[in-house]
Amino acid sequence: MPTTELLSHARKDAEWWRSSVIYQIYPRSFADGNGDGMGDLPGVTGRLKSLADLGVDALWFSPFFTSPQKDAGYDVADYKNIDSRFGTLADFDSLVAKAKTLGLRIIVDLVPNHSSDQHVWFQAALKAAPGSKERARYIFRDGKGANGELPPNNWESVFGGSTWTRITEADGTLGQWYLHIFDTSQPDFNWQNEEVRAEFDSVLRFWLDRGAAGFRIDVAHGMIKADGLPDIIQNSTTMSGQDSPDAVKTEETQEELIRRLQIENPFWGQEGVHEINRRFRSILDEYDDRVMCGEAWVHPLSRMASYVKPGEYHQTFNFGYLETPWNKEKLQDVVTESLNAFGAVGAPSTWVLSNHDVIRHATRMGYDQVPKQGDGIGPKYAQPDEAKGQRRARAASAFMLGLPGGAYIYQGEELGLPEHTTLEDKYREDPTFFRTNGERVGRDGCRVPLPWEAGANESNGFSTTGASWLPQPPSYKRYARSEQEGVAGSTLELYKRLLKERKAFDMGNGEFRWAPEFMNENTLAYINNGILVLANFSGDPVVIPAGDLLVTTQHDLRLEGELEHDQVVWVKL
Ligand code: TEU
Repeated sequence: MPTTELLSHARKDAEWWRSSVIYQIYPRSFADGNGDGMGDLPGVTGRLKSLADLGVDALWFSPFFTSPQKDAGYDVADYKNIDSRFGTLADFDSLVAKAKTLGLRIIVDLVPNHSSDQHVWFQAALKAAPGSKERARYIFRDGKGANGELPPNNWESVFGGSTWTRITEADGTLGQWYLHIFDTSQPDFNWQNEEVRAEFDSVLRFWLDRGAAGFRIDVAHGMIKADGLPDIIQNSTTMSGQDSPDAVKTEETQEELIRRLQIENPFWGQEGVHEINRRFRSILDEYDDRVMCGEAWVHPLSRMASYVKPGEYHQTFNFGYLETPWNKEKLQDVVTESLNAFGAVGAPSTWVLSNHDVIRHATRMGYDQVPKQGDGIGPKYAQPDEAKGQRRARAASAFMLGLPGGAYIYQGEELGLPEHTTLEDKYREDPTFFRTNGERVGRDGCRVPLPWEAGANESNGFSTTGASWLPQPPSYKRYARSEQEGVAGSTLELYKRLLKERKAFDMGNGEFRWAPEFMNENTLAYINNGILVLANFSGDPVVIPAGDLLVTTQHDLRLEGELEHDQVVWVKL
């Protein structure tokens, strides 16, 4: 092989993340190895083969660290250990080793914005005096009012209520307040403090040394708060305190827009986070081919792209894409915008439709008016149209997986799993539910344990005993893996086929262009590395262009050679 070609191969291996498909494992709900109803690492290791067969490249694990589980593990008490519910460090090592034999990389979820209130540092801070070095690792402030009885500012928690909680000092008197953007049990670190930064350097190295392929970084846009902790500007274009997709006013320049959003949202998207991004990145660069993906809910995409500039994140989740409904014009716009925005800084775009925080897309797409992100759906809400959701979700996945860049899959979407939309309140664990007195039911509905073998027991094989920390809805029996494996036209076989062809034609690294010559007013078409991806959004069937039909989302080809509404085909021209 000529040297230049060898070099480009080496670059491609090292930059595997540019085109990868990463599968998100929610450890509580993937597979339970010890029968206690809670998923665990040995459970995952035992089922790894199914993921290799699916054809993904890497697995991102939501947090499995020692944690009181007040926010399902996003409240970490010890960053360098595994929670006994999920296993041990030795189980992690076995997982990494087995995954390696199957060609799968393991990505760890790092939660640097806040710890659990059970973290030794926070416990020490509670016992120490105001102004001490222990308090300086978190964000403690005196309250307002004559006796400090009012919170230091008007910030609202993402989960509802104030971001401030008042503590009782060691001498028994009411004292300072501490900041928590999320639950009371999740105090925010003070990232202006070098000791905090140095501690996280060592946490990153700990997991990289153990063979982690990299990190998904939680709340990447929240670690720095505006100086002086000014009030949020009320009536601003914020959403749960975060930028709303409608925040953009067209007459503003990009700089004006960012500045305005930084003032309106003093704890999101501040300039100082970029310095932290670079610090994390420099640690990853000490290793060979590791990767970090930022979870940054910032809008618009051109602003998000500033997180993947050279020297910062490799990837960020494309939430603009996730929030786009199944709509021809909107999808075309967001794909173009994504490729332009990320391309402008030399980064690949990513694509994602579901995760553990949002309503599963098979359910979202069964609504005309989608309930708000993070709020969830309960038994009292209007219920989705299941058939419509299935049809559109399969089409949306087929549309997404042909795009160039990195794609993310959330466990269970390859089965077409819907959200549990009738979960009884007594099972709920999401702090959102408790902090809003049930007004927002929260995210438990997308976190229900996976069905593996239909009818094996009450949990459809999730655990050996039938125990399951959240009950599955009755429909999960129909969606179980055993009902889909090897069944032509099943969603599982569709995903396998999509991933196989995506790899075979190297579409993750592909040359993309819109293909207007194949479009009409109801369809969208693009060509990536010679493969035509055609989506019909509404109305009449359209003729499938000549070529090899690689993939179709249609269950049966009743209409031989035609593509119905809410269906997608891949054709090799
Ligand atoms: O989510 C961060 C985030 O920005 C939230 O606003 C998210 O959109 C939320 O689910 C909306 O209701 C991350 C994790 O993904 C989430 O599971 C955690 O609860 C949160 O951080 C706190 O660690």
